Amino acid sequence: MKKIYIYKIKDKNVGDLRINAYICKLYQKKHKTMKTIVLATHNKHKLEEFKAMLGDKMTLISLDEIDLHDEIPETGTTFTENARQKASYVFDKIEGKYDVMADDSGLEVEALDGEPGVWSARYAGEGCSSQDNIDKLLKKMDGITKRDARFVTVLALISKNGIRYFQGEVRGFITEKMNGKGGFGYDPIFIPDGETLSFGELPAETKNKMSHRANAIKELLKKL
Ligand code: ITT
Repeated sequence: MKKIYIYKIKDKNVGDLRINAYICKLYQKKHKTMKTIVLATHNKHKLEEFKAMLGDKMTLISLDEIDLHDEIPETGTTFTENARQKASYVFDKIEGKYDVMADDSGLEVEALDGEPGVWSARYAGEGCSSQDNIDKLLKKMDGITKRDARFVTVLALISKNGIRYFQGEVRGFITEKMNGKGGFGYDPIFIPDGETLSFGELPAETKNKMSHRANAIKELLKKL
């Protein structure tokens, strides 16, 4: 979406052309001072969510935009290790030209001792779909009444000065069947605390204000 910035021009008695040039300069200045980072994800939904959450606070460059299509290694056993691995892989590839942010996220179900956790993306096996993961989880939870769960995100932000981590979570519970078609991953079976609808049914704006990813971004913006 094209963004329009409006600047106040005080005491300027100049012709149209010069005003346009002046506005252009201000626009460029604003964009130069805005932090630009590469987002190390191949997940288009995550990219959209980050863009919506950050608005004009940061400029995000996607991996497609820098033509990086490698499969990024993700072999850690914690969210932090995986987030670091993804961020530093891309940072090395682009030779530190930009700061890089990566997110590793997942769903932890209390009654299943934190499963699927770091294996959320591949819960039903390598190359499985979100539907396969949901089917496996609902089957495992058949008959379980205690359905508390949380989504967790660890963000890794790497720059020439080193790496920093920011964490966010959202608590809720797992439904017995799928609800809604919005969002991605496990969204249709997760109802956040305080809501009656799943992330698959709630508007994207609502999810983007309260999600694990939103809470991690709030931490990052507080500390940057
Ligand atoms: P990248 O590694 O390329 O960022 P990914 O989808 O593999 O993309 P993760 O390794 O962080 O991302 O895996 C997280 C999985 O957890 C993801 O595939 C979903 O199944 C689930 N997940 C994470 N965030 C979610 C969210 O906001 N809503 C629903 N499911 C989510």
